[in-house]
Amino acid sequence: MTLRYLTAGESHGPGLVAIAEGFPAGLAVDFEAVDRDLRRRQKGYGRGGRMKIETDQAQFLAGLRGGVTTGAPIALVVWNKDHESWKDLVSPYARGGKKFTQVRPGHADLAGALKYDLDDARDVLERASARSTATIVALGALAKALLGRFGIAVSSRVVAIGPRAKLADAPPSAEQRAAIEASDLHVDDEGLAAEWRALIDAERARGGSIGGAFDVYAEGLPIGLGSHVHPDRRLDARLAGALCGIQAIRAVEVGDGTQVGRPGYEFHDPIHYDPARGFHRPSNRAGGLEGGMSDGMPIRVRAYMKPIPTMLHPLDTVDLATREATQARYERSDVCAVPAAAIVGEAVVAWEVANAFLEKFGGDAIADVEQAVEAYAARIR
Ligand code: EPS
Repeated sequence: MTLRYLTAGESHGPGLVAIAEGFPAGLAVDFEAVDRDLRRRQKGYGRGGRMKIETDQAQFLAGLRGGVTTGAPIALVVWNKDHESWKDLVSPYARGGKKFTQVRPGHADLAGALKYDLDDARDVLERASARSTATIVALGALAKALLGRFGIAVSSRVVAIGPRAKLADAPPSAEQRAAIEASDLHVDDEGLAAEWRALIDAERARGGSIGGAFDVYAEGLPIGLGSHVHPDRRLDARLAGALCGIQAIRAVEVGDGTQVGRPGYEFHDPIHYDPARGFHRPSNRAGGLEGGMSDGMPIRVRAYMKPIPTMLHPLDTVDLATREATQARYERSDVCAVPAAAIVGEAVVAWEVANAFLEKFGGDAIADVEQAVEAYAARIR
């Protein structure tokens, strides 16, 4: 892998850290753009009380000088403001609070506690929490900085809260993007947003939760990122894996991938060529991905998020300590986090595309990457 990262951090611990390696030297990083994505991830109708406590910002510790990458590993931290209220409970230096033994169905609690021989599921849930996606979004913003340098843009749109809605499949126009950004449900359709708010309100009223789906788009890719030669080099597989790696994502669709009832004539995209545009397609049913590689059309991948399993009227479970039947413990949570997940989706898609981009064009310096990109563009014309 060309780009790689590690993150660490608990939801209510002191903070979340990330180290990334593989960015070429000479890339300018707009710190405000990183923090803007962190703010976008915190938004969304249906979030719980925690988002009123946090104002996420990335503090960079290494790998940049004066806002420009040096080629050295990049280190950053996002502090947890809420830690102040938890410092005697969750910290490398303190362990407190009542043990969390009424493990919650749908979460990592049970399998994590058994696997790691832990008698307090808090040791699992603190790390399993989607709080860690703050660092993923900061890393994604770095990937977006690289991609933006080469004219590749990543965006997203929520396409369902509860049942699937009918929305455009194409990447949003500039005007639609502005509407999406202004929307508390990350959608360019206020009528739909009003319906979705009502669904979220109804679930909140009964202590429940609701899931949904979002699309992520990446535009401006050259043909040929990824590869057909091995499963672990296929860009579609890597995108699907990265999206499924986000908490609560249960399914991923590439382009019109689930429309397998359509006959072949209506499933694929013909190939056209003209000297001005090069190879291109009149349709994009493949979602920009063919044979494990980018085909030059916008990438479109859809991720499905389950309803958050924490519910006020809890499901039946078994107490980890006594093995007796009980009810799952309730822990403060969100009712709906699909709009936030869409921003995380952008981050992981940006990361995978940036990685595939550097595999094809990589060099230690931005100037090397530029040369490789230009040479390839000239060759495939
Ligand atoms: C989460 C539970 C909630 C969410 C959290 C994810 O946190 P808390 O337990 O502190 O109320 O708000 O998401 C975030 C903190 C975040 O930054 O997205 C969970 O259990 O996954």
